[in-house]
This record gives sequence, structure tokens and C-alpha cells, in this order.
Amino acid sequence: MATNLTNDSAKPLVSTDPATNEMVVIANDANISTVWDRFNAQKPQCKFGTEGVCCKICHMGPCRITPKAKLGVCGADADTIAARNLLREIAAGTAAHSDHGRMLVRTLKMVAQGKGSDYEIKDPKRLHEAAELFEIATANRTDLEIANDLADFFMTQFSWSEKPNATLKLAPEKRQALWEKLEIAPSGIDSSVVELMHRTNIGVDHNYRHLIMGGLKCSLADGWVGSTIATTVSDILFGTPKPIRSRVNLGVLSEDKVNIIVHGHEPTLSEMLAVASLDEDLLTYARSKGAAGINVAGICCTANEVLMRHGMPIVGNFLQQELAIMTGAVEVMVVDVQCVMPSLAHVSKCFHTELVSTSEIAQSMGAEQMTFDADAGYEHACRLIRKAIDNFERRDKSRVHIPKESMEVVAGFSNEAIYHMLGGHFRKSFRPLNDAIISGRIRGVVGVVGCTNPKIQSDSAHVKLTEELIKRNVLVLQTGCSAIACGKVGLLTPEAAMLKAGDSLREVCEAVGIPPVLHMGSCVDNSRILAAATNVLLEGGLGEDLSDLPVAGAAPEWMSEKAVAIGNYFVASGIFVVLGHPLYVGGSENVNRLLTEEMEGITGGKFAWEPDPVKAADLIMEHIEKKRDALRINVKTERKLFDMKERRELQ
Ligand code: SF4
Ligand code: MSK
Repeated sequence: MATNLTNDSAKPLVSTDPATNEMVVIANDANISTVWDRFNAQKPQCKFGTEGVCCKICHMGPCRITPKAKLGVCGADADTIAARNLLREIAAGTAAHSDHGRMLVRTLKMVAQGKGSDYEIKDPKRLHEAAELFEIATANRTDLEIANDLADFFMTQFSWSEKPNATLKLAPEKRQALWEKLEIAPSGIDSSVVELMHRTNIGVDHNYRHLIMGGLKCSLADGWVGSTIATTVSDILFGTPKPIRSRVNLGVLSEDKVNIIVHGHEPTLSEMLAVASLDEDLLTYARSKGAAGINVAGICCTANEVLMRHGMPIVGNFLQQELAIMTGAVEVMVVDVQCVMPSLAHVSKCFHTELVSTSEIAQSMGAEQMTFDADAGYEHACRLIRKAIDNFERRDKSRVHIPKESMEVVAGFSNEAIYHMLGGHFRKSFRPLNDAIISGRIRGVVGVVGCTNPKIQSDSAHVKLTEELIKRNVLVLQTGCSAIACGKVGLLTPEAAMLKAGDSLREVCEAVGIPPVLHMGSCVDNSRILAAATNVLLEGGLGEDLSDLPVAGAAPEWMSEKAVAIGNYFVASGIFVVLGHPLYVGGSENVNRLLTEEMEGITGGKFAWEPDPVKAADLIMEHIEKKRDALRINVKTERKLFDMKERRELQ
């Protein structure tokens, strides 16, 4: 089926990114369907689904709530059904992030036991800091002994325990106390997911308020536990990111090198591919086949992982995955878990691209399965690269079409990197950031994150919202596909401060040498945003809890259940979150009101739904100024000029 979204001026462009629009024309000409075609074919989308009032939890249903049928067969009303549906999304999102974390803990354990010799402890300092935080002995012990205990400790955080989860203590004390009071402090990650699946089963929890609070509890197991563990272990094994330059967009694909795309989320294999792509023997082999070299680049969050640590280029974000193959220049696309479209197998069949699936839990029909064995990680990576080199000869040069767009980015802003940039190497501190917020030079800090979605012109809302915020002197933190969208238009460079930031934010960025938009990593690295907010709070002068801070979160183009979990853990952490389109709860006035109004009186955070990025920026600024007023940092103290007599009196 041909796409009917082309660059025909009578029709809307699918993206604000010219490279994406250019490739959609190529897809159209080649009669290959894209995500936008399939989206159009699904229209009109089911209103019962979008309003959250369709239930198929038991087989007396499916039931749909209408003005005529206000109750499901069992008697469940719109409130119960919408709340239960939301909880199941939170459970799925939490499971996805946390299983990613578990995989990394398994790799850490393997390294500690002397297996998986291709991996090592890249950041022993981070290992020691994490061990000390969780009271694991470090004195007179080897890194591997410490890593072994830390891996065991992290593994226990997945199962049920009588106490709240140990990693929750990374949150400010007042927040922890509130979670205890509200009875939403989770224990194990797995048990939290299981509890939600149980509570939403037919005939269990029917009180929509109680259900929603249960959802927040599970989401906290995602943000403050599973994702936090994933980020920590990635840093220990692969290195804590530091600012690094690279490029982003389809133009990073090479006309004359072997192109290998890594796509998905888990960094274990992509780390090895990044290292193996520099192997002299493989480079010689590539040259023997007529290629000028080996180019490993990424899509989605695997891309963010290898960008943050190796400066590997990024081909694109979620909606660009099919288009990358359509350049005709990709020898192998290596996929693992999450955000991998099943359509890739079909698209790759139209080109010479080999699609290789590497996760033991995820397979695609039509993809070759090469399950990754971390125990022989380097060897596995070399096999994949050799496969790509062999496939280079099959590339049909007449079908190669690589858009020219690629933009410079600076990424790698872990909290540790921000500490050092702000406070210098010897005096790491968030003080300069807090001072800038208190003085009003930076009005607040906002995390703009999440996916792209064919419901919204791709990248448009991420870019517009981010530009609006930095123009209004707000520092923006980013992760995931949102960071890639903003990277494509140059917002992740220090130069963006001069071109796009408000005067006072620009001064701060220039003084410190940072972009006005800081790329903090992949989806699980939203835990870095929670940690950044906590660091600001602990630095002092901006209140006692996360809900006191002039901060907010936004996901203008989100689509994944993981984003649902993320939004909820931010709200449960006391943070205002603006989503570009609503959660599927519109069919229940009560659930909608609880999430968008009443929640502020419970956790201090709440949701808002706002598709217009300028209006979303207005809402965020209103919230930030409200918080600044409450902190009394908007009160300008009169500058008094003293004469000589008054000075003497003062002395
Ligand atoms: Fe219908 Fe109730 Fe079964 Fe849901 S749980 S499908 S509302 S009968
Ligand atoms: S990859 S979850 S589309 S941000 Fe993490 Fe992008 Fe969303 Fe996937």
C-alpha cells in the first residue's frame, strides 16, 4: 500500500524533520507501507479504547460503557474500568524497564563471578559509591567482590519484602515519609507488578481511588527502583557518561562504509559492537570487501546508550526505524527489546538488509534469531559485524538514498558530569545551578521526554515545547526519542544557548559551557532526572520536598506503556506532568479529575493534557512561577545604597 502522506503541499508533512519527509516520499515511490499508512488505515480509532471504557478482563465481556449500558456485565462502572486499564499499562511499563534492569544485574553478577570476561567494571568509583549507599562493605575488598554483593543486593530488590524497597531511600526523606503515609511505598519490583495484575483481575479491587493509588505505588517501583538499578549498573559496567560530541539523523549513514544499526534498549550487545567496530582485523576484512570502514549507529534508546558512552552516531528516533532501512544502505539491523516495530521484517525484505533479533525473550517473524550470549559478548559482536561486511557486497548502489541531514549534538550529561561541570573537578556541587534558580536567571528545570507518535507531526511538539521553554529561561533535561528529536535541530549544542535561549539562561550556559538542553540518556535514564531533582533539593535553598521545586515534566508525543509508568512515577514523586495527549481515562470523569486536579493535594504532583506545545509551555511556566512564589524566591529585595555615615554605623 502506498503512503498517502507525501511532501505534496496539499497534505500535511508527517514530520518537521526534512530527512523523515524525504524518506516518506521514497517509501511512497517504492510502494512500501510505513507507520503513517497503517495509522491512517486504523482511522477512526476506537473511542471506547481511547476513553478507557472498554474492558476485556474477563470472558463475560468484552464490555463497553455507553450512555445506555453504564455497567459491564459484572457491574463494573466507567471509573473502575478506566482505572483498571490504566493500572495494567503501568504494570507493563514497569515490567519493561525493570526487566531491562534485571538483565544488567545478571551481567554484573556474571562479571563478578569471572564469567563474561569481555565485560569489566568500567567505573569502579560508581561501584564503590553505590555499594556504600546500600551498606555493602568495601574496605579491603576487590571490585569483583563488591560487585558480587551489589548484584545480589539489587537482585533481592525484585522480590517481595516486608519493608519498602531499599532504593527508595535515594528519594528525599520527606517524600519517603509521604509515600509511607499514603501506603504507596513499593517493596519488590516483581511483586509490585504482580500485585497490580491481581488487583485488576475480575472481582478484586473496584474502588477507582484505591486502584489509582495502587498504580502510583507500582510506578514508583519503576522509577526509583527498576530504572534506578538499570542506570546504576549500566554506569558501573560501561562507564558513567561524560559530555561527548556526535551527530544525529539519517545522514549519519555512510555511502561507502558497512552500516550496522543497533535498535532497541539493552546496551550489553551494542557496547560490544561499538568496541568490535574498531577491531583492526574486522576493518581489514571490510576493506577487502570494498568498504571504507564500519559504521555502527543507533535507533531509539540503544542509540542513546552508545551515544552517551562512545559518541556513536544516532540514525533516528522511533518513527524513523523503517525509513532507515529504506535508505538501502543498511547491511544489518540488530534488534533486542522494546519499540521494535514488527513491520521491520517486511521492510528489510524489500532491501538487502538483514534483520537480526538478539534477545532471548523477543523474536520477530522474518528476522534471523541470534540470541545474544553475554558470556561470549565480543565474539558474538564480531560475528554480527562479519555478517554485515559479507552483506555489503549485496548492497544495490542504485537504490541507495541517504538524506543529507545530520546535526551535531553534545550528549552525556549524567548527574556526575553536571556536578563536575558546575562545581569543577575538586569541588563537585549543584550550588551554581541552585543559585541560578534562586536568582531567577534560570526560572526552573523541566524534563522533556518520551516517544514520537504518528498521531502528532513527528518531532514537532518536542522541538516547539523545548524551544519555548529555553526561550523562557528554563533549563531542559532530556532522554529517549525526545532528545533525538531536539538533537536533529541543533538544540543539544552549546551554540543553541546563543541562538535560542532567553538572555539569563544563555548567560548561565555560556559561563558553564553547557547546552540549554541536556541529554541525560535512554528511557530508563529518566531515573537520572529524578536524581537531578533530588540533588537540587539536597543542595538547599529550594524547599524540603520534590513538590516544592520549580520543576515539571512533559512527554509531548508519547506512545509507550513505559511512558505511562514514567508519567505516573513523576506524579507520585510530586511533579507536575504535561502529556501531549491524554491517558486513556477520558471516559471516567472521576478518574480524570483525580489525576488532573485532586492528585495535587495528595502527592503534590498532577497530570495535565495539552496538545499545543505553546500552551503546554504556558501551563508549565504558570506552575514554575507558582512554586517560585511559594518558595519566596520571586520576591525581589530592594538594593539599598549606603552612604558613608550608614556604612560606619553598620561596622
Ligand atoms: Fe465486563 Fe466486568 Fe468482565 Fe470487564 S470484568 S469484561 S466489565 S464482565
Ligand atoms: S525508545 S519508549 S519510543 S522514548 Fe526508549 Fe523512544 Fe519511547 Fe521507545
